[in-house]
Amino acid sequence: MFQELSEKFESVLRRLRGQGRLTEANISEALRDVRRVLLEADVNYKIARQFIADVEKRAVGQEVLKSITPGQQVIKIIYDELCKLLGEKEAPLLFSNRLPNAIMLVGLQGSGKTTLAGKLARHLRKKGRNPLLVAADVHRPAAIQQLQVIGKSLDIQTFSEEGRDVPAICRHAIEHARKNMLDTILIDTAGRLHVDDEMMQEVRRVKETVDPTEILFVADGMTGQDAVNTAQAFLQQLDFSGAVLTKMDGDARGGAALSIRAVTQKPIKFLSVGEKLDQLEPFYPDRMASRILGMGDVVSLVEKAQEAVNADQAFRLEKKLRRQEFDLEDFLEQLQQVKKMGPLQDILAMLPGVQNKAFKSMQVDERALIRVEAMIHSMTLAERANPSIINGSRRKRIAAGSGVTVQEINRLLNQFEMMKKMIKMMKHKSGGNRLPFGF
Ligand SMILES: Nc1nc2c(ncn2[C@@H]2O[C@H](COP(=O)(O)OP(=O)(O)OP(=O)(O)O)[C@@H](O)[C@H]2O)c(=O)[nH]1
Ligand SMILES: [Mg+2]
Repeated sequence: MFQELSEKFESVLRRLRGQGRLTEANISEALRDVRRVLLEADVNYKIARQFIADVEKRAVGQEVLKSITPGQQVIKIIYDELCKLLGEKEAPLLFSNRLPNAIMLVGLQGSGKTTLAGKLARHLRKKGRNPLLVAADVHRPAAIQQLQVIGKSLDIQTFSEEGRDVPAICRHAIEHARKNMLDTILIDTAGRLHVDDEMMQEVRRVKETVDPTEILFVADGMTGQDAVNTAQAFLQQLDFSGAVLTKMDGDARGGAALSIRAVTQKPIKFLSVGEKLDQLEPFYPDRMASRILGMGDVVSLVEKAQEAVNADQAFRLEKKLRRQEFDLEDFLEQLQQVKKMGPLQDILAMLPGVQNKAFKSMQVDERALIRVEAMIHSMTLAERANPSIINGSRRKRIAAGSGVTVQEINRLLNQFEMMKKMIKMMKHKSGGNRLPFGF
């Protein structure tokens, strides 16, 4: 996400950081570069101009010029202004006491509404709510079935009806939700190629019928400024309550994310980052700003790790580490947890400093993980518990069993020994404190 944008920012910021002394002239020059980076990312030009003016006003003040680390100060100002641009505070979904709450999803064709309906249903269930998916796209053939398939895969109910009277379908969905104690209905509306009257009328009628707690405008993040223009049209006609940017896993240049909030004054609530139903991230302006500036998103990473690491397992592991009983079986468990956190490339991208070119060219080989798993699976439990018994003939057997060479087995065992040593060292350094991610 935002890899290119972030790389460009990094090189501009690196130059700023390197300056021992800043003058008004070289601040202006750096800001011209920042402006160029924003425009190249397809940020709305008015927004870019205002952004630079705001940064400049603060950056050429006496405090910065006189400070010992002027470069850092300017970067901090850019970071602050970027947070402001992105909305400052996170904006969680709103709910009311009048059940069921209705959340409408609106947007152009193919922007990702139906997929998002599934993602939000899953997200809400995790938060303890009982969602109902409502198929309100009666125009595209197979749209209803698409939502039903998603519902089924999540084991979440989908409400649908024959006929084309969308407000009536929504009314019946509300009755159905009440009867079945479902507290949130997610209304998947039909998209059009362009903003047109018919679509707007239909969504306005749905709005009047269900009196939604949220109307989420779903924008394809890949479309840059187009998404922002569409957002404005929807805002005028419908007044939505928040935006969701989809397809942020692709090579979106970031322009939509950076402009939509400033143009519409409505918060971005989520980012959709893949086709799978668990690929949804709440939107945090501050974390996004640090990701864009190449400062990494350590908080999200830790949260992701916490979600994947079962607390019990982590505790057990920690005890083992303390007693230095960490064995290959535990190693395997750790590997599986890393895999649960998602593609390695995504995880790496959240680490500070990992946005740069050197890492970009570093291909993370997911298959290597699978090979290591296969090797450990080919070992007996005794071997996993005590790798020192793995002699030459055992190595040959394990290699044959997992379809790798003996050299690879050697490498794995060496790496494991090194890791054990490192863990020992980390333990000493951290004075027995909790180690990150259960290690
Ligand atoms: N890579 C990626 N693909 C996505 C994402 N969200 C949706 N898609 C894909 O985009 C395509 C369109 O998604 P839908 O959810 O059907 O879009 P829609 O807005 O409901 O489309 P209409 O009902 O035709 O208006 C599908 O192939 C999805 O798998 C995302 O965050 N990342
Ligand atoms: Mg759809």
